[in-house]
Amino acid sequence: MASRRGFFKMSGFAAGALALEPSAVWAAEASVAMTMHKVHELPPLGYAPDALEPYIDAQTMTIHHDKHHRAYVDNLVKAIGDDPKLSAMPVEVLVADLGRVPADKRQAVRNQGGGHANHCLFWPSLKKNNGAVPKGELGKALDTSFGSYSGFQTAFTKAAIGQFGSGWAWLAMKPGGELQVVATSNQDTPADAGLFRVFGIDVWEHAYYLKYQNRRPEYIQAFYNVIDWDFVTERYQALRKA
Ligand code: MN3
Repeated sequence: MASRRGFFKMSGFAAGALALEPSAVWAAEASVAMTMHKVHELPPLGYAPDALEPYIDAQTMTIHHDKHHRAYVDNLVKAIGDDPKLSAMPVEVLVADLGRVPADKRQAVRNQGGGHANHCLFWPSLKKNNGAVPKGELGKALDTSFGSYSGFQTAFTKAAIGQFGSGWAWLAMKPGGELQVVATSNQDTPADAGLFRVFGIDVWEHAYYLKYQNRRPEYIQAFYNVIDWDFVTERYQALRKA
């Protein structure tokens, strides 16, 4: 698993310090069930494509959801074929243990299933927040881990800008609730490092290129206006109990 080793190296983790296997992380995420969908279904966006204007434009949202996310779902279905067991598994369960998948399909399921799972979390994490900042349990946890909300933003922006090529930056949770910012390549997830996805920013060019072209930092700055802190806080609290 070259990409997994790469993840540890890029993120500066010591593998020995990590407590949870990826399968255990996925099982807990699946039990939270806030983003669960059957593997063969594209979930609805849940709001109008122009709902995040001017920060993320309607055309980007439409193409991103209707074309890119749909392609992950379609290609996942293609990869698992007509295997009834794999077809019936929620995507979080499917990607948790690729050993169940025939060897020649594993990379495709990792990529397409990861893409499906990551976008299933992405859409409901977004809502225009009118400058709101996280409060309550999540706000306190951000203060503990990053000093302040602004300290979190600095770390998150740095990770999102620094992700070379396609990938994601994440607010991730360690077992026990401590927060950490990490970046992953392609459609990999923090589960590979034993961390839970709280929410992430998609920094593939398809997420921002129509409006921001090569100006990824501007997209990241705008993104802080469309994080749905109510959803994210609820997810953080649910993950802590999972
Ligand atoms: Mn995407």
